[in-house]
Amino acid sequence: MQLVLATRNKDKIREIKHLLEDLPITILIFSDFLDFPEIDETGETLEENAILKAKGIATFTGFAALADDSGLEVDALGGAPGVYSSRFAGPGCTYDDNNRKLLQDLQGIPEDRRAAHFRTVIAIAWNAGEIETVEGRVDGIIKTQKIGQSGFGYDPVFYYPPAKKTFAEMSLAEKNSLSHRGKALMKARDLLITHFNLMKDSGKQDTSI
Ligand code: ITT
Repeated sequence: MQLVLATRNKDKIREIKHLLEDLPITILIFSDFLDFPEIDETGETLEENAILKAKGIATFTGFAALADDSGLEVDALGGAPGVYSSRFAGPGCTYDDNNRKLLQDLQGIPEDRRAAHFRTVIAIAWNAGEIETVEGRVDGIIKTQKIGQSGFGYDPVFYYPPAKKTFAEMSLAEKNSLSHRGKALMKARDLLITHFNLMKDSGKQDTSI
């Protein structure tokens, strides 16, 4: 049983692998393939882009492929950056550039109007034609400055009130236990367990029949 992660984002790969590592599935990543293609994210929604990526990589590799499309949606910015989260500050921008632009765009806006949420849509293409999607969401607040060193992307500015810290102040395990990606991945695990006929509790293959 093999599953390819349809992403080149090493930070996402780390989080996804952490939540799937106990399943008896071989996880393959972009560096396991020659000429792993770059799939253009031409969709207008996270779901469309997740499907494009999963389908493209399943077609290229011949293996089942799991794609994650995620975005930060900020209420005061009408849901931006949303589907454009990775290129918010322009082509070729870094995580830091994006955070700087976000903090600038929200300058002067008080904390009670800085609500935001992360959303992740995960698409699994079992083959080029058969695709399932699941979703996860987490609500928080955008801080006025970066806090914390862990995580990636917008994590240093995304404050999670129940834990009284930003995502960048959390360990990988803590973030995965409550994040948008963690929630979507728990649903994706169930799809994998059913599809590959794995036993739910032990993570071992069911050979009873
Ligand atoms: P792939 O398309 O190759 O998977 P990507 O980085 O382009 O990688 P997305 O299109 O899903 O991925 O872009 C989402 C962007 O949103 C990402 O680059 C980060 O800046 C941000 N992001 C996604 N998940 C995040 C998380 O858990 N914490 C903080 N920021 C996140």
